[in-house]
Amino acid sequence: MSSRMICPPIPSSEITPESVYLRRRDLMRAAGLGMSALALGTSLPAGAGVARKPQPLDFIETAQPLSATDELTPYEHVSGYNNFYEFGTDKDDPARYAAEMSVDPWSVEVGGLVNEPGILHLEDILGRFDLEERIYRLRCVEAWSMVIPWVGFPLAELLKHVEPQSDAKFVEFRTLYRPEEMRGTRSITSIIDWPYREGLRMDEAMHPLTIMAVGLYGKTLPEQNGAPLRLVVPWKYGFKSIKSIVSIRLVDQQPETSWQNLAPHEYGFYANVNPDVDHPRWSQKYERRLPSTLFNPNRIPTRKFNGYEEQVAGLYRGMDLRKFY
Ligand SMILES: Nc1nc2c(c(=O)[nH]1)N[C@H]1C(S)=C(S)[C@@H](COP(=O)(O)O)O[C@H]1N2
Ligand SMILES: [Mo]
Repeated sequence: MSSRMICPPIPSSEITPESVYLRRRDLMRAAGLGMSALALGTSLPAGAGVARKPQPLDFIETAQPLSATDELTPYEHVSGYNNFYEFGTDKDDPARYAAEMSVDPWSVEVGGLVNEPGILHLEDILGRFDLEERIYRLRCVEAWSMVIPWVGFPLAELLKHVEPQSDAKFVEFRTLYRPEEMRGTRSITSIIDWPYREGLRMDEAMHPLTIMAVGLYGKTLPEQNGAPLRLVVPWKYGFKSIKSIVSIRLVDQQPETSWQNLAPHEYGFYANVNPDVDHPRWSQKYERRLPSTLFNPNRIPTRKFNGYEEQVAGLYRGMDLRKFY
């Protein structure tokens, strides 16, 4: 098991060779991927659409101060073992079918209690929120866990850009809902009330560890990981990190979320990683760090707030974390 300390910048010698350093125009090209990229795609297992190859992103490889030093999870596990129920409930369904979702063009509606509501096009987002020196190596955990080198920017920057009003207390996020491209939403076994919805309290949303990710391993996000734009909230269970976002609204009431609607006693609004509070159907004391096999499950103890206690515990001071799970 590797060290799980959070340390200041990682020397560039440690940065994965998969990461690449490229100029801004390459980013813009990546953002504007069209039919040509589709034509270049490799084919997927039977029945699947055509995968676009993740494109290089323009950013400088400097790890952020909050980056983890744990060993990174290999790309094939990050992109091959996913939850994205819009494409099915098996862990390999997203890798098979998420490329059926078209992510170009893409825009995000930002509204609610803000002074500057509007529709942000992906190209504008990528151009405005500088990706220089923006690589975040973060742990994410559920029953399994990974360490992923995300490329992105703090959500706080996007929110400041639209000028939240003082009565904005929460942020509500929604995923694209396009049944013709999302076979999981058409399935009779589909259990979620689409579109997938998540929420954060305003102070959580403004925390520097709350990231809007646009890439991983130096390239645009694979569809199965939530292309082209997803949330990453590393101290919370995986389901809070909503994928393929099309709407961000600032509101004054705690928003409903898809998992809470489904099973309120199992999935709380806060969903902070907490080994002391079991899920009603399983213990949350341990996680399987991928890669994990039958003979080498790589089971490790889960840490409070997923190891980000020092950074985020202050957000919950005075709150009963068993009640607000
Ligand atoms: N839109 C959407 N976002 C989603 C999900 C989903 O089903 N739909 N699953 C969540 C869950 S349960 C997890 S564990 C993480 C998985 O992210 P990853 O596949 O990038 O590891 O995505 C979260 N975001
Ligand atoms: Mo999850």
